[in-house]
Amino acid sequence: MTQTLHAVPAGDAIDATALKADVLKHLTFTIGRAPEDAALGDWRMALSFAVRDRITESWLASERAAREAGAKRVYYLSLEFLIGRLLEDALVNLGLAEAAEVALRDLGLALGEVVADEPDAALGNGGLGRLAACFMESLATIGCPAIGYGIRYEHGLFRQQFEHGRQVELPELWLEQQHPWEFERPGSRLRVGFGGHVHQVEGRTIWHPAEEVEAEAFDTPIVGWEGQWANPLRLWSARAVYPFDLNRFNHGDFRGAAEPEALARTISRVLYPDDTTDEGKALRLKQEYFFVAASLADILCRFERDFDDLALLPEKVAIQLNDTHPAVAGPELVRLLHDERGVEFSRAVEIARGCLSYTNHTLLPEALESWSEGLFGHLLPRHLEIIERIDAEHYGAHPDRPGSIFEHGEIQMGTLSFVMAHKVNGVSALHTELMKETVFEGLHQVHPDRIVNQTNGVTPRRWLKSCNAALSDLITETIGAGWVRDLSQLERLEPHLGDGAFINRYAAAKRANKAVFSNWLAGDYGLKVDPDAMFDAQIKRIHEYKRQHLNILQTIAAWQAIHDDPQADWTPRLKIFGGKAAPGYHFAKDIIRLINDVAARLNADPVTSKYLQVIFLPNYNVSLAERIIPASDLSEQISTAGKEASGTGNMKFALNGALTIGTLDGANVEIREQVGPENFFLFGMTAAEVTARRAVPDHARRAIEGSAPLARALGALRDGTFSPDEPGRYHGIADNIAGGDHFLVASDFAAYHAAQTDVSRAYGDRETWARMAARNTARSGWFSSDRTIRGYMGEIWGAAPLID
Ligand code: 7GP
Repeated sequence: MTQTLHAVPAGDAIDATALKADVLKHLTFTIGRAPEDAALGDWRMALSFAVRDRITESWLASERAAREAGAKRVYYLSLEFLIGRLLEDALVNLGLAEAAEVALRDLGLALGEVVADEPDAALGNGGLGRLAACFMESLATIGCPAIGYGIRYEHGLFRQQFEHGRQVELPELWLEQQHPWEFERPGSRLRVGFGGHVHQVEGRTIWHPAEEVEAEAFDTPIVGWEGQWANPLRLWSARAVYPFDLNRFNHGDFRGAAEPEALARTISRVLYPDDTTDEGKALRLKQEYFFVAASLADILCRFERDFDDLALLPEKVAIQLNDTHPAVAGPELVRLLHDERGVEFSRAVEIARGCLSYTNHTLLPEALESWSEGLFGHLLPRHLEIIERIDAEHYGAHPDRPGSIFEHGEIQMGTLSFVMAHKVNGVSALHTELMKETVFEGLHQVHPDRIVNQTNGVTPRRWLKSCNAALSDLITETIGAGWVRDLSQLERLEPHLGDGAFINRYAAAKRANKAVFSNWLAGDYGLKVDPDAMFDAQIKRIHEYKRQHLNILQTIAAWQAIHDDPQADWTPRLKIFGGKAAPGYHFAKDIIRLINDVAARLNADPVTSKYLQVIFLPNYNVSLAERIIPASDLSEQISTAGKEASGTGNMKFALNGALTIGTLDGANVEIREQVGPENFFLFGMTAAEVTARRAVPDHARRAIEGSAPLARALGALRDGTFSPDEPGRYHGIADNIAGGDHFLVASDFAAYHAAQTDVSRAYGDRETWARMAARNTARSGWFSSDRTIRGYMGEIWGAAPLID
């Protein structure tokens, strides 16, 4: 033991000893297990509790400091928080990773195995939810007093399996084991009502809900870098007000007796697995109101504990709406101020607007939320009245009519959010400009100062420091450790990029990550790959606009080309795919099946498989991303221009030294500006060209006529090359591309194919490639979510950090 401790710095040795004692204490007294009987999961729990103790100290001190400073609080309302695993992140942020390794080794355990035992908390679908998780970490790192509010879903995003190449959805069971990070708050339960009627008493409006449920809070503290600050993520769980009907039970109606509880719990049972469309309408609206009502009641309660003047709200409270899912916060806050606290209506709207701001995450028309007045009024009768009055007053002030909240017989939640927010932001420069020109054109004219841009970012603690130890150690040795808190310091790598020795070490770090990844692939998937092949990854939700079908079509074309001339000097590539399709999105599911069918055929091809292999890794999630990104050479960001609001995976890849092949879409534009056009493989039409091209009749046919490789690849979809047992299986995809081709796969194919040829050629010169990759890392400092959060704090929230 002494020897092991001498291997690490003295501070870590002290930490390791204390941590080990705490792990044993929690194993005994919290878990109730003797060391000799403890399973891996018990040890993980014990370590998590020991770590949580340390976070909790920081959290309570942070809360005290914020209270004493009378600081402005930020409340981030989001239906999704895709936080993934928390243990490793917490250890890294507390500076306890080495100590934990030593402590566990002493106990006969490997930290890596303990950390990997934690289930991913998948309380989100994709980018929007992961952004919220990165924001929570950055808020804590910066020391901004904040609370994240959301729903504690019993089942997060479904688990994806492949059966004969097809996606099958299974329920996700992250809460099957105890979740060690959260504090249950049975003492702070709040009532949330639905339905019923509204009436007037002595000039005051009173809402009598027909139904009520209780919201119970669960707090998970999120700690920032170096443990200086922590904020809670407060997730609400639904339960019945009277959970058990004893009367019915005593009459032998056991099922009926349990019904109230089962019904109430439905609200927080599942995360909706739709990235971009709305289903399960009524329940979804209930979820939205449920978490908004509980959160606003909580926010006002906190405010009123410290202040007695409601006029101070905008000065002390900033509420961010993460897309329109929490949009009912506008009318709810007005209701709380006007109906329940007697603030005059227009003044209540003004105060609410002073607190609220809204982030838009997509321009896809099918993803813009709207609710039928009938359904909305049935569940939230008072809110419907309030929205009508807000709409009327907004019109009154702007008679040139920028667009009503009520359009096409539906309540437009984007318009409502815009009208009720003092700032509305897009998530990349391009997206923000497109917002002004498209969805919010009319509103932007009336409120030209309301729309601002806050380009997304990612936390460098998770997405470099902890997921890529090889690279982050090299960076720290080269420029010191300051980059972890201030990612702009990565630019200090710049002078080293001309140094061959540094570039060799940079390349060696990537090569080491690829070797680890290859071993894992061989072990878990039985796929043998050459770690010197180019690792080319597209990992994200499966969607036509993200164009995984463009990628696989080009892969087919490359395969056909290799067959034509197997002796040529081909650059070996491994194509990596990962991502889930919404269960009802059949076209996306067909794309998944196609990729799996192509993978089966290509990987078994004795002629080509040494040059080209394909793998679709099932059940893509945060932890899988942490594995894939550090090992990748090429990042596929190939959406139809104008469709991807920002992207954040694109930033993680660039930071970890993968070069991008991409369109001028979302934050790709800014990545290319930052890393330099010579370190980025650009192809395809711009957003404006896309719009023009769509208007050309027969655009797809023309594109196919102009590209022999495209015609041939489509031919392979039609003749059953990849589905000999069912030759017609991919006719739908081929017809779509050759027909309407809304996402312009055919029109961008030739440019993409050519860019891929450039990529292969460039990879042939390893030293130049490594230098380009290193330049991507050195110039990715802008994409830290710390920078993004500082932007929100300064330009939207008016909040200040409480640590230096
Ligand atoms: C995503 C966008 O598609 C992505 O481009 C962006 O990086 C991310 O948000 C974070 O801003 N949108 C969603 O995940 C989503 O669910 C529907 O949008 C509201």
